[in-house]
Amino acid sequence: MATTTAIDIEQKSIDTVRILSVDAVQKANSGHPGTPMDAAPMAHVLWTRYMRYNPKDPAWPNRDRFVLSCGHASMLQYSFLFLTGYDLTLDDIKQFRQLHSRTPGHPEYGMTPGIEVTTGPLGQGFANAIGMAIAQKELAARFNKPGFDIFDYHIYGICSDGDLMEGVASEAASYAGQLGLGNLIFLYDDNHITIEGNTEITFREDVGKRFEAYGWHVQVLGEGSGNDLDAIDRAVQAAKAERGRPSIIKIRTHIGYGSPNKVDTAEAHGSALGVEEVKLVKKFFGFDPAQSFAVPQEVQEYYRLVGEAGAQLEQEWKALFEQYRAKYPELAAEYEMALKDQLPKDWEKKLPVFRLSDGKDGMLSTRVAGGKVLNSIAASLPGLIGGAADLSPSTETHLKDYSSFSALDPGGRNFHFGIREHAMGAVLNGMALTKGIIPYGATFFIFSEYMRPPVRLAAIMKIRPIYVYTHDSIGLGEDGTTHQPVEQLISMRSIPNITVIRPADANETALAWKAALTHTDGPVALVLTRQNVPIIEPGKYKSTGDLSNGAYILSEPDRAPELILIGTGSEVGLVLQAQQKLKENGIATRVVSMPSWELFEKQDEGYKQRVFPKGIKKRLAVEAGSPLGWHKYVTDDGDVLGITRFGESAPGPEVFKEFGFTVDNVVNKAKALLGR
Ligand SMILES: Cc1ncc(C[n+]2csc(CCOP(=O)(O)OP(=O)(O)O)c2C)c(N)n1
Ligand SMILES: [Mg+2]
Repeated sequence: MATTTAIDIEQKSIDTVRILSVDAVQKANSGHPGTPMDAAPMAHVLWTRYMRYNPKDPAWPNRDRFVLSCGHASMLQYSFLFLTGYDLTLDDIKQFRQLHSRTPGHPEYGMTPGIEVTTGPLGQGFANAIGMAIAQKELAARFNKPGFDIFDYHIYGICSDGDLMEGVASEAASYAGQLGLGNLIFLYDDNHITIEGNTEITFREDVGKRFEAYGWHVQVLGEGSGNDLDAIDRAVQAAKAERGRPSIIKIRTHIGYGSPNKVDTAEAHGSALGVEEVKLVKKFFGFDPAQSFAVPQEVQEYYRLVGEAGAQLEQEWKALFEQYRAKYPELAAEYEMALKDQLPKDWEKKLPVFRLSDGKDGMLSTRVAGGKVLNSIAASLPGLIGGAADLSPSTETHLKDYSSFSALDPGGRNFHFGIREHAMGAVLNGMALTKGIIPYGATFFIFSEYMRPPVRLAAIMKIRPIYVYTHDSIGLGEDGTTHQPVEQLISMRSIPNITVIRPADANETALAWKAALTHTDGPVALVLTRQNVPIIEPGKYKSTGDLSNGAYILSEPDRAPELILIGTGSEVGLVLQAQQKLKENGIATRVVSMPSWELFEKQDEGYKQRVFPKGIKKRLAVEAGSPLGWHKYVTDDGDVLGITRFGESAPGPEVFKEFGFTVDNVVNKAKALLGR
């Protein structure tokens, strides 16, 4: 009879998760009850039989990662976190979706212990998991030694119909298949329901065949599998045994399972079931309809024991790591520094300083400069890995001394993301969530549009992928309107927590990389030119401050300035020329290089005042992009030379001229400001 009891307690535990979820949604009168009800058994199998985690140390490095890609089913995850003993209480569950609670509507990284990634925008979590799987392979290749599998964890996830309808999932799945990520296992909650009803109305493709075509290991479990622990268990077992391909297990479930009137309907998806229906659900599962948030003692104990077993796993790993430290002290130290977000000592000594002779006639594009910087520092930063969305020759982001990441070469540091910007952004997030990895991804600035959702999520999570966006303005020339960014700078700057840096020349580009690599609480976008710009040798001007200040006085006139010219990126060279011409006209002009609004905003008031004194209100900002937002810095007494329409197809210098980015026009605008 012992086995019957074991089965009973498992069933009761699963049903407790279902009812906790239903109660929390009912109390909040908001949320998604139906999916936790249908997916509780598959989650239970993962949490009790497969996943290695320690609730008392959610950041244990070799823990398995869990991603709930369908983040709307958050109560499923919160229930398991609470029941297995993470720092989450029943009161937290009762505060589901309330202000400042630790149980927000969708799982949020950094908010709730045990949440690995912020999910909610469908498809993102799925693609993030692929980044996590890549990161695990990288860490293993870098740190594991014979007898020391320091990193051998898996990435588990649950995804939904909506996740797999989204394009980003297709891009990411294609990439994961290409890379043969055998450490990745997704359970697909095949419940046939989305918000508008049955998936028949819009999604009749054979998902299993699709994933087979991507090169995945696919298992399709039929009717009844949603509640069949043994069937799910066998499938996960087989998925784990598959080492050369990512796995997906399609499990047929019924949304709102246990709700007599709402099962299999879209009504169970996104709103509270209703007081009466909740009672019927409790009856169905043999719970007391009069009680809410009931957690049977034996269920609590059962899950707690599972959680406690995880502590033991971590202890074993720690013991292994101690032996590893004794044998490989340098590698152990390297990893421990990475855990603290510290970079190897003296890495910045490898940053190049550019002289006029490094360019052609003293000119070098910031993209080429960026490539030189990257290749100079790569050897001293083993965690710096990345690539481009099929544009590495144009973005100059290839690491010349390193191979490409693949199934056969998991230590490769170059990534060929393919023409999949959206997946690249999401994969970078999964990589960035892994300590020890600093990922970068490159494309043309205009195609930042194709990866905006994961950029926003990186900013929300305050994680630190680095974006290398080249071909940053109309200056790119002949490719024309479709490729010329106009509104992208202000659009990117409008995202909270992001740092946008548009360096003026090769030397600012080196400092921009330095700023990016030392920035640990949010993504950084490096915005670089296609065309050559003058190299500004250090010491050429009497400068005050540098790129790390966001804005600084690059060139000061001989007497008190009457006017401030502000330039960013390629326009700094232009305003420097204008400064000279204005001097010939008897006008004393300060030139401020302003590569980053966000870095400037972090400076103290005193510094800001020194760069932009209240007494000098005549200011002209020059930037080849939308003028929106610049009035904060130029004040009502100033002006902006920007762009308010789409670009043109012509050689870059001609396009610049067409849009008024000439020395004469800058000088005329400056004079107009001064009334001369
Ligand atoms: C990118 C994105 N678009 C739209 C939504 C809004 N939304 C939330 S859940 C959902 C449908 C979910 O269907 P499914 O993924 O099958 O989840 P289930 O109803 O089965 O839980 C939609 C459209 C979203 N969260 N993300
Ligand atoms: Mg569904």
